[in-house]
Amino acid sequence: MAEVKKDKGPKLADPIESTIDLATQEMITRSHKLGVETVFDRALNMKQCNIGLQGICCKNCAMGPCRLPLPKGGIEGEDTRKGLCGATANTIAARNFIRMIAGGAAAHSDHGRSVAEVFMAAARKESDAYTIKDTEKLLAVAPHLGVAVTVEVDGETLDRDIDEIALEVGEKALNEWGKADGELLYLKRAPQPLYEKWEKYGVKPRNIDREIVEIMHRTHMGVDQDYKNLIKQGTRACLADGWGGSMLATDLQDILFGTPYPLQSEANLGVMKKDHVNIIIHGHEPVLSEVIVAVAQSQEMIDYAKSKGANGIQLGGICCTANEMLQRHGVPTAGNYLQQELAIITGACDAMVVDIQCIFQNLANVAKCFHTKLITTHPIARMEQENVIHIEFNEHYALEDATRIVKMAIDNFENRDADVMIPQHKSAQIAGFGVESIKYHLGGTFRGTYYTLNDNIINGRIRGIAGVVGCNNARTKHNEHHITIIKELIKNDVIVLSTGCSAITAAMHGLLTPEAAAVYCGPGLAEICETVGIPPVLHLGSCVDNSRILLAATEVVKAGGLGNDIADLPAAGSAPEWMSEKAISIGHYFVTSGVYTVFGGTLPTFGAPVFQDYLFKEMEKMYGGMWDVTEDPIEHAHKMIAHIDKKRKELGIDK
Ligand code: MSK
Repeated sequence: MAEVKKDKGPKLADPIESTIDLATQEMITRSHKLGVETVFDRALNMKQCNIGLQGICCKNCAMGPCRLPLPKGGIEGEDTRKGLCGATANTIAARNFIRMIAGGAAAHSDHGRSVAEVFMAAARKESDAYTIKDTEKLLAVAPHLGVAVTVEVDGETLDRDIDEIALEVGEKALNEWGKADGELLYLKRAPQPLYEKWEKYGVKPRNIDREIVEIMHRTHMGVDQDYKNLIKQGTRACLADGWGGSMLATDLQDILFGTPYPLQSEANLGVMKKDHVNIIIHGHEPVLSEVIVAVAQSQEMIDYAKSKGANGIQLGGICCTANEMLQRHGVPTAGNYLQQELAIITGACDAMVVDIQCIFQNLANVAKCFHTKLITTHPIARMEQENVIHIEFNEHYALEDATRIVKMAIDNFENRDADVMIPQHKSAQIAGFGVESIKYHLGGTFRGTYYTLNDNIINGRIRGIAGVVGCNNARTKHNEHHITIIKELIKNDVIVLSTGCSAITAAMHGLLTPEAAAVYCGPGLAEICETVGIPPVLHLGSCVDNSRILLAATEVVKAGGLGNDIADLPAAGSAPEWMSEKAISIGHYFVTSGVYTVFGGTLPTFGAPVFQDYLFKEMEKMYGGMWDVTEDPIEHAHKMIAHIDKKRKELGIDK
């Protein structure tokens, strides 16, 4: 990224070179005027280690770190690189890669576990703040966990009591993290041929925690030294994430808080309001923020805000807590991952409430320069800086906790400095899609009418399906690759399913409206979007909701006409600006569920070409999906389109 020229001190990021988003450009400029450093500046001043970047630095014991740089011009002849213990580049890269999977799977799955615990509190009626809201979803999910929804009495089939079902669903779900034998129950939701592949290659997860722990054991010094065997365990753990922890998180959240259906909202920093108390919620777990939304919308709190001179309370979200609040309540999205510091730099953020994951520690340093109360809420995610307030969330006292937080934000309104600058940029968005609503909007089924997804893929109006997901990365121009890739896909009649910060990015740039179809889509996709009134990019929620993409793909397979397995579909996955370990876990469960998946930028496999080849080529022979990577966003989109066309040809539906 280019820098702003100045005489001395750390370099400053050039706003126009840093992002394609106008609101972000304005706030970077303001940060420089106020002398507040952001991630965009730090990315200029902190050099990346090329060896670590390529995945070939081993720091798993104190004889190292052992660094195995790739010779200029690549490996000629035998690859003799090795660490002190003899570990090869392939072993080191595979160990590092699956440790990333362990980190990502642990994050998603621990999130799921927290939700399951709150679910149990609701099922036991131990909390005023939570009830089982979506009984229809409860009844749909129960059989997948082996919970009966009916009971036979004297030869008659009767509905079981909902409370009883909820309790048993909660118990069965919690058991998935640590059961002593068997396999994950949700694996059977996959198409049968995929399930058989997992069985054939011995990668069916036994329970969620065990697969993550086993990665830490196998990658300890002196244990597993075969990159194929290491990645096999990576596969088990990522499947425990996608078809386990993440899928359970999504299902239990839907049952507790309601299954999302499309609704209208807005996105970007311009959703903040100068004359309102602004509360920004940031992170991933919706269990506290659900209650904050309810409390902030109560008349009592609105009146209290007015008594302090504000015109109301404006909630806004960042990262995936934003997506959770958006998809169920229409709470507007204030920004994506790289905009978290900027929300405070507006000077109008009265409280930022954070839970877990993707939270910059530097938020505390930025908050120190303004009146913002920065509130951590989770026992596993605290900050060391003194200006951070910790209000630990307890599901049994959720209403009291949320009320305390909202009041604190309102009381802080009068401490605002006169220098407030909220960038006047925001876009309308339609969000809240899921398997249920995709089906509903496209003809009530996946196959058999003029509107259905399968029929329109078969007749070619829709060329294929792309899942475009994941983060921003300060090493890539903010938002540029997401938008370039998505626009290229929809221009070529590929419908996009999106989650996480990618979906936020699409919203900020106006791609989540039905009107975007006429402007950006090819004629086939435009016709469908205009006929049924959907955007060409469907927002499916947060990072754990990538499980919705797995289930949507499964429904498409089961509806017929497009092969027998996810790997047969004209579909591809993408993470244009990835940065987190969670992205690696998601990428690998996409691949091992049969999806060709392209990452933008770089992968920590470049330094171990044999291991990389295994991921990029051999995986396809086993699961039908494989990894790929490119720095060029147009090439990225066309790699996906070429794969979609290859699958259309194999299905005999190429035009
Ligand atoms: S929040 S993991 S930056 S998508 Fe889920 Fe965004 Fe990536 Fe965090």
